Amino acid sequence: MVTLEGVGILTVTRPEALNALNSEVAQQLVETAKGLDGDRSVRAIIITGQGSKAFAAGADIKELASQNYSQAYNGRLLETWRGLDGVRKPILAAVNGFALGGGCELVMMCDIAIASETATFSQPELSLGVIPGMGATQRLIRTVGKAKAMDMILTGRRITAAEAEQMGLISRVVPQEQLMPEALKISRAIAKCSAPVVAKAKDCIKRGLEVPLSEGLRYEMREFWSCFALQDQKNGMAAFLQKQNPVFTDG
Ligand code: CO8
Repeated sequence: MVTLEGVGILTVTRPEALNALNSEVAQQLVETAKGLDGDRSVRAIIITGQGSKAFAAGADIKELASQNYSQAYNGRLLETWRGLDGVRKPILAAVNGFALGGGCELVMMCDIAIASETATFSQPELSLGVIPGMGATQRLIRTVGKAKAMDMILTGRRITAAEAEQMGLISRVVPQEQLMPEALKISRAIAKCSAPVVAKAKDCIKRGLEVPLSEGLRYEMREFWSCFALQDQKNGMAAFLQKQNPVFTDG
């Protein structure tokens, strides 16, 4: 993990296994992300994979292969990943290559996802005799709709970065060499805003995925009103009126 101008960069580094996500990686990545969430000097988090071939080629099949039901159930197999859900700060996936199975699911756990032109995405779990276990059956349908979710999960078809952008799985595609500069540019733009306001926006959007529209709108209204309790609302609006750049204090 490195931090750069208020941005924490987490790099999955298992090149020998195309950055496959084993339990050690899961533990480290989730714990580090939680640590960064509590670090006031860090304002956004980027997750990427080492090299230009793989973001993450899925959960580690070598680790999963010998598991039985009792071990999976009692050991809460893959449940560690749910820890990312509690992170308030924005998490950006910079997808640098294969994002397969759990790799694609990790992309969907992030708040913003951008990819290099050569990145590819798929949910090949059915070919391994299992269903997705890190959220794809739930998050894909909410992200790209039923038709594409069924297509990806039931066929395991690999899709390109361009198609992933078109279907709304990711928001931007850039040349490989522009991936980290673009990810940092986005993160720095977020880092300039008030941290509690950024967290409120993220929270409202995520809430919208879970509740009916009327409840989501009420939730947003309350959170919007609550912004007026922050000094940062005063700072932001005063700066606009004085034609100056805002300085936020996270208060
Ligand atoms: N797990 C473990 N090792 C892997 C993985 C993986 N997911 N992917 C690649 N590797 C390893 C290979 O075994 C190989 O190691 P070795 O040299 O020791 O044989 C090394 O990485 C390099 O891989 P390849 O030689 O295969 O590289 P290629 O360029 O030929 O192929 C591919 C690249 C196409 C990405 C290929 O490696 C591949 O198909 N990988 C597997 C992709 C996959 O199926 N991912 C999904 C995994 S399952 C999952 O993520 C969710 C499981 C949910 C289960 C829920 C249970 C409760």
